[in-house]
Amino acid sequence: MPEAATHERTLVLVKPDGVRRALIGEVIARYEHKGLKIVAAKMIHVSKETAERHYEEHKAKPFFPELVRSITASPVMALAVEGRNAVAVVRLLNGATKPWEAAPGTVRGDLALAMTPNVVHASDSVPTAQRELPLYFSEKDYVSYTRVDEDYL
Ligand code: 3AN
Repeated sequence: MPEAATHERTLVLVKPDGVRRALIGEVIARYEHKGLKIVAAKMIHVSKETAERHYEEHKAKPFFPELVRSITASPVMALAVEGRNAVAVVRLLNGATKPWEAAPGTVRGDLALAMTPNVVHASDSVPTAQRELPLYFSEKDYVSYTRVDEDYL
């Protein structure tokens, strides 16, 4: 978590398993209730090319083909989420990568048990968010508005 609060934008994907289990609302509500703002949202079927670019850091890993197969299996809900320390806060709300180690109260802690699929993806740093967001959104996709509770957040 950064020392001081910084306003950040991060990418979340409710993955195919999350969409097919009808968990989109459940996941989005957690970010909204925390005080984060949804500034773009899109239901899309991720192409193999986009999946391979998204997960390029894992290209050499044995689980890479399964990762690409899993994220392209059916539609995802892509979200751009904004707010104070949004990158770290979303990761905290999503829970540990290994869902069996994820704390109760987190998305993976409450809703997942397997490594893949595990309901959600979120960028792991600000530079990663800056690289991943354009894979799913163009500048015209982002909206600007004020939450009614913004003064308190
Ligand atoms: P996170 O999704 O928490 O950012 P990453 O970026 O380390 O975690 O991994 C991306 C995805 O790759 C994980 N969500 C999981 O589906 C898969 N993965 C990561 N490490 C492994 C592993 N050791 N074995 C199988 N799948 C893995």
